[in-house]
Amino acid sequence: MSHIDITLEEAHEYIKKEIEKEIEHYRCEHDIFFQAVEEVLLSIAPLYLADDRYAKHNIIRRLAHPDRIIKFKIEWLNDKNEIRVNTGYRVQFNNSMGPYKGGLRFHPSVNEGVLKFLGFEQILKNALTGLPIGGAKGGSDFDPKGKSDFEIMKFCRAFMRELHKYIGPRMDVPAGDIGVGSREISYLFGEYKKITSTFDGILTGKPLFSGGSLARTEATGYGVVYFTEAMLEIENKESLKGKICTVSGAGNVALHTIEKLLEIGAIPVTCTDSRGTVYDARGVDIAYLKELKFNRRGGSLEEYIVKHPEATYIPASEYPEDGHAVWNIECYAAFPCSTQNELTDLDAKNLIANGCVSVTEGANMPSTPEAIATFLKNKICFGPAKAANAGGVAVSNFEMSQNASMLKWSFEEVDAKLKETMYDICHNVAATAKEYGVEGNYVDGANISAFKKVADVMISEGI
Ligand code: NDP
Ligand code: 2IT
Repeated sequence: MSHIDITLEEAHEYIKKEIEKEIEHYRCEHDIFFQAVEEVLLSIAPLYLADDRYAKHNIIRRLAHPDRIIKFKIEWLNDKNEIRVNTGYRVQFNNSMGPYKGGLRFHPSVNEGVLKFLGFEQILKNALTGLPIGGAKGGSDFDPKGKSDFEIMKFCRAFMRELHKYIGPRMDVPAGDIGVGSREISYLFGEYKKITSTFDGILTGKPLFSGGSLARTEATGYGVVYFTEAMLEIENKESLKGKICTVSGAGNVALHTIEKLLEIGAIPVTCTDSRGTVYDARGVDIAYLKELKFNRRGGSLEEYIVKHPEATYIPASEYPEDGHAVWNIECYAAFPCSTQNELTDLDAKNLIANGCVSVTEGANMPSTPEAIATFLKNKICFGPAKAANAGGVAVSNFEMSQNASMLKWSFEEVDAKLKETMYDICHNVAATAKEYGVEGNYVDGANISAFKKVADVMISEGI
């Protein structure tokens, strides 16, 4: 029998550390979920006053309670043949409007609370699209950073060995989110096919050769810009053409927001990742950014200034905790596109002081409640995430339609439908806000409109 050459105290130390890690696993962070629920429920008060059915049918409690939370263990082998353990989740929140639908997030910060917040937002976002999709979210605390392609494959395939039991083209259709792009979706799809011998549209965001839709990769970012143009038009503000824009993030949503801004003649001057911010006053070099962040996975934005010495790189560590460099730059419009609570009240005040007139959320819940209150008080055009970033899931629905009909739509066809969907969402949200006496408030307009759609189905179906 082999033994490890350490003292009893060292063994105790090791065991204690392992137990501590396990406790961390189970310590759920529900604050973020209640932040999302509170924002929505407080803003639908005008609807509660107008119609007593919502209280009578106990809709608030019923909507804030997920249908089910599936939690599972993922065991996989790293490249050194060491066994690794992660936790996987699928929060199937509400299928009133259609099959459960929503992305998968792979990030060390993932826990039940984060996925409940994202699943709850997804119900309402999906309802706003006017398409037949319910709300869900899933993922794992797995950290893709620093993992080899082979390790990503082994993890994804182990994840699907559990997840496949709970999904189906008419039941639950996951997609990507932070840390999950078309490479991960492809590995997940491969395992599903191997286990079930079926080629079903059980995931969206698939590569084209596996039944993916053209324009799905671009959809969220492009949709964010279409939504902003519609909002500025409704609010009689100047369009984005020729205007300085600031964008955070350097992933799928941020890069395609930047790409569309450049295409319509705006000047996006920033991008960020978890380590720092790039500021390039001439407009960021999107081709190089894509090369750095998409093709060479894990590349750092620090490299950007090696190619573009006239640009500036500001490490995240150089900025105070409650503020971010990217939101302290003069701009006409701002686009937070990285993660939740990335834009604080101090950031909101800095943006306003620097002349910003419009903020559109590409990420899910990137602005803190205090920041949103500051934007609304100062009459900033504010496009909330559940309306503004719905383009991704809308095109996911188009992918499901193509899969079900065994047809392929052209890029132009999908893009045109995406643009129409974003304009429709924006006009519907603006009209709802007006109808309920909060004209110009897109937060309340989106929450009321979405809540009403889902709640009315729940009431009509009974319990
Ligand atoms: P990606 O994984 O492609 O990119 C995420 C980006 O955000 C990276 O630049 C990453 O930096 C940065 N980031 C992530 N977490 C943090 C953090 N804790 N602190 C600082 N920076 C962070 O994800 P997506 O672009 O797909 O997603 C971005 C946001 O958009 C998320 O909120 C997601 O929920 C939302 N969203 C995504 C949709 C989609 O279709 N993909 C649809 C609708 C919303 P680094 O590279 O250093 O990790
Ligand atoms: O937050 C989101 O809307 C997504 N991550 C996309 C979900 C989807 O099913 O396409």
